[in-house]
Amino acid sequence: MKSYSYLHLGEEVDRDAYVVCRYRVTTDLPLDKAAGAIAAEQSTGTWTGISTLKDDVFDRYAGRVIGIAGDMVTIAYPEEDFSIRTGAVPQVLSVIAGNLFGLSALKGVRLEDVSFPKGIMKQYKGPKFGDAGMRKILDRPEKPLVGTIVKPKIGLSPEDTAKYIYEAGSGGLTNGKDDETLVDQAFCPIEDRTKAVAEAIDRLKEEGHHMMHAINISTNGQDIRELAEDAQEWGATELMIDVLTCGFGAVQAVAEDPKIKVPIHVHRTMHGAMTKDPLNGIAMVVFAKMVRMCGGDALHIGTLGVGKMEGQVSEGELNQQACQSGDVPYRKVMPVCSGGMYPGIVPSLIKAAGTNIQIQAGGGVAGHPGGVRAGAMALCQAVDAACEGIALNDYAKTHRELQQALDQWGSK
Ligand code: CAP
Ligand code: MG
Repeated sequence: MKSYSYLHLGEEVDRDAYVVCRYRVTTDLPLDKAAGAIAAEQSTGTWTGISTLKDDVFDRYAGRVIGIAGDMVTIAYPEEDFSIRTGAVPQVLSVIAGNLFGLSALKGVRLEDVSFPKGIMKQYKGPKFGDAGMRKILDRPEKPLVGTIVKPKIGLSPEDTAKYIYEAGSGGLTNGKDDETLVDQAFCPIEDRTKAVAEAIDRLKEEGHHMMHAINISTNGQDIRELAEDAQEWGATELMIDVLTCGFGAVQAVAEDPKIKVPIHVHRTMHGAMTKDPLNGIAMVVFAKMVRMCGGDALHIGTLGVGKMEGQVSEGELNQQACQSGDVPYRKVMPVCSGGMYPGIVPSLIKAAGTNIQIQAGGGVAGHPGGVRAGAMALCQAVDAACEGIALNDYAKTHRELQQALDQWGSK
């Protein structure tokens, strides 16, 4: 049986003809053998030579190992290996992040990055609104968007949720959102919640304040578009999808639905199972690139090391670049920094991430001793102070809510 080599070390490939992936590989095998095994498994090979593989098929469709440096392996997959309109992200992931994770010869493998050729990228539409579109709706051109997650995660009624959002908006917040575990439980039916929150947001608008609230429509594939359209009909100003539990196809289906005319907030619950281990799994930047292709308008990217969730500064920066880079033919995604945020860490976050972000606090708003409105005011005051370059302690001398927040949680 003819044996084929997948190694093309040092070869330059045309980035417009290949999907190029970088993997961090931990193995007892020589790295070129391990890399060859990945390229084979993910394209034209398997564990043994096969009589059905012919030269023309191998030459045209085989993955090519084009680089090995330290524990990093670069593999280029021909564009023709991908099935983009029918197949889409599920098929792409099956190639670049599929069986390879189960190969027993590998102790660990982490997909660190991916780049797509133009021919694939142009088959995706990207966000309908993106950061600029959201800023326009909210009439907030420059400062960070300031948001909250309604807390407790579960248990509030539609009326309590609407009251929370009205208070948060009255305190100056621009964004509200459901938490990732709330969809349509009996204590808070989605139709009633959406209508009640829409009324609160209309009231705020009459009072001169623009706010949007993302209703969590995460559900089965066959239902999500209908639920998105219904939620919009009930008055939703933004929709939220848990992308890893629903699938990228869910974001794409809702974003490409011509009837949907509100932004999509993308939550990444469950990502830690794949992103947290530095030697195994999939880096968040890969997911961020795919969320942007599929049309998410805002995406959780972590807090660049300042909040409660795991996440290296460097990883957060890569996520931010994936949302914002000008190298892809899509609108820019609003990066959402969430998880353990409170007023005292806003300056560190803005220092690390800049001002084109959505800063979002659940406990850091609802946990304020003066209540939700005061919590919202304190968060906005911290953002205003940081944007004006004023130390929080100084700003707090004339802003009572911020002072109370600093007394409660300190600063970092
Ligand atoms: C934040 C949050 C978000 C996390 C998710 C939570 O609440 O609502 O889901 O931000 O993490 O439930 O933890 P707090 P990430 O503000 O009360 O911490 O953004 O990293 O995906
Ligand atoms: Mg949450």
